[in-house]
Amino acid sequence: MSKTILVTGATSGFGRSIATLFAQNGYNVCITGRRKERLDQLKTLLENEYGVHVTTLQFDIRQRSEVEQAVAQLNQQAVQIDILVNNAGLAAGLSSIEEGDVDDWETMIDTNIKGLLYITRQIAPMMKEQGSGHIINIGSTAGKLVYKNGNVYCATKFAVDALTQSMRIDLLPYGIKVTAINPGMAETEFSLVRFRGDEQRAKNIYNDVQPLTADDIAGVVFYCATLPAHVCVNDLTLTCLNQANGIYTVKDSEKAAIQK
Ligand code: NDP
Ligand code: 8X3
Repeated sequence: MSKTILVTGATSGFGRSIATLFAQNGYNVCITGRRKERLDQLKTLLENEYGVHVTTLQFDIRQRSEVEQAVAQLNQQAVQIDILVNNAGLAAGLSSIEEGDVDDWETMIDTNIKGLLYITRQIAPMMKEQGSGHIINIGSTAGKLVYKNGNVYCATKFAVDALTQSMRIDLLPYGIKVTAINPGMAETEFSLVRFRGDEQRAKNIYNDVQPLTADDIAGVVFYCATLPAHVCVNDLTLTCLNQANGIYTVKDSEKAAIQK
């Protein structure tokens, strides 16, 4: 029987690539996000291309009741989730702490921490009942080292790191794997969202470097999810070759100058 993966935040970036790669490999997928047209388009594409079953769940992950109602729909349809990828998330703004926008802080905390908790609280009992499952949390290099003006975004990703470690301990007796994948800079809609649609500012982040792509992240998620049953990657950090970590980046032009 085909396995089913639930990917939060599948309307863009990593989530869309992860859903696509698993569908290509015969998994049924359950995709979530707020943008319904994008969910519907991806469902049609994946079902037509790969002949898998795609369930769409449109909800705002910050709204606990919406998350609960969406998972209730899965229960009614007796959909069993084998893999949960907690991917939905965002950065909003990049400001020094005394100038930060409190609404932005709340958006990041509500999405990246509370949203992840709401959906995990609904899916983990299903996995416990099944006696198997895999929860893959998308953290960040920002959850390993803080950077200037990253304050609240970094804090949310440090929280994802702590929650990953903690839920792995809690779920160990039930045969549920828990993995954190921590990417460095990757070109998606992430910076466009962070800088409120300022395309030039978003583009500048990736100028003169070759960032990770969403497909790179999907490949790593797929690797972790398809290891032998007794093997669990606990924590995996990946960066492009311009980055050593979240605070040390070398542009291609700087590399060329250093190599001279
Ligand atoms: P994108 O902006 O391309 O995708 C973000 C996804 O999250 C979208 O599908 C969006 O769906 C969803 N999302 C955001 N807010 C909500 C919400 N309130 N309710 C439901 N879904 C929501 O960014 P990425 O693919 O780059 O980011 C994915 C994850 O990876 C995030 O957790 C991010 O922090 C993390 N990350 C990103 C890195 C990067 O450099 N790109 C590096 C390291 C980690 P919709 O808008 O339709 O609701
Ligand atoms: C996203 C990567 O470096 O913008 O988590 O924080 S970074």
